[in-house]
Amino acid sequence: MAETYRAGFASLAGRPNAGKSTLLNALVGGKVAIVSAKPQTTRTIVQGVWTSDDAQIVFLDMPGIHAGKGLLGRRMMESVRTALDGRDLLLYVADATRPVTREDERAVEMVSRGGAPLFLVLNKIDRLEDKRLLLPLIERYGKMAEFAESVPVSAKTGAGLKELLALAAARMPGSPAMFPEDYLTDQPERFLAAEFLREQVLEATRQEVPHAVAVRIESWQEEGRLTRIAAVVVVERAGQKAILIGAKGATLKRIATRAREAMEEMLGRKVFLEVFVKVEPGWRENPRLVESVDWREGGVVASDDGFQGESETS
Ligand SMILES: Nc1nc2c(ncn2[C@@H]2O[C@H](COP(=O)(O)OP(=O)(O)OP(=O)(O)O)[C@@H](O)[C@H]2O)c(=O)[nH]1
Ligand SMILES: [Mg+2]
Repeated sequence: MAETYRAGFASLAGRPNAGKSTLLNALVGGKVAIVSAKPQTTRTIVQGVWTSDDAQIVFLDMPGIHAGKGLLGRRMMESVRTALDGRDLLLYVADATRPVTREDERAVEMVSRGGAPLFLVLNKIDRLEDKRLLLPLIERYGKMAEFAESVPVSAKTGAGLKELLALAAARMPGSPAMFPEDYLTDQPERFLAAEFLREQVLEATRQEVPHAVAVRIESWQEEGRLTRIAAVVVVERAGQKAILIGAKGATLKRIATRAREAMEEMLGRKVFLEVFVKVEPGWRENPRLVESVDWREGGVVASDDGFQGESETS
């Protein structure tokens, strides 16, 4: 054990789809955040804790920085501001395979106002054929804000992560560890189960469906070696429900099977999962339902206002 233990908070900020959640999972070595190829996957602050012999870093993943339209969008940007505020280190995660846009500039500006030391993390370098392209990118970002370090990484292959962790740990204040050694996240199992289901919905659908989806756990019962879970996938329109269910229920069946497998892996138990689909027009503008997207606001476990819909059991 080193003489001074270091511990603190580091936030992962960036544009939607930059790979922040993939990076969080890779850094902490566990699935604490869901990931998808669709932008605006993450909707709340997601905590993941990394612990070594001489430091502990509480990473905070957050929604990608975007214009934040509508009630849900504004709520997502609120959680971005919370995650940026008063942290020990901010990591701006950028997709190194994409050209820099005006939106990146706006996002960097917002993150650099956070006041903490700022790192530039250039992600997805596994897809960068010519590594010489990194230098002009670093220069370009360097004109937008003062980055204390620039670290190329691949959240997918793990390249650069050791270096990033060492540099980040050195920026943490002297402090005892805040959490036990094996602690990974503060998210309740029920929320993670709902998120695993949403991840499969995102994977299986396209266009407007991913953004229109919310997942609620309706019931959760332990029965011997089995956990019996009933979940509702909320969409905004009947057409979206039809897409989710698919011909003869095949799409929903596939979604439910994969989500159940992820839940079983997390819980280390057999899971019996029932998934219902419910149409709630305009839920993204309904304050109660938008709040319920975040487990900290008492979300995920539904109120008892009932539901009807197709049942799909896997
Ligand atoms: N090739 C490659 N793909 C990556 C890497 N990191 C993330 N991805 C992919 O990029 C996409 C977006 O990843 P996410 O981790 O969901 O991105 P995010 O920044 O959390 O996105 P939001 O939550 O929407 O803000 C997914 O398809 C990932 O598999 C990487 O290092 N290399
Ligand atoms: Mg994310």
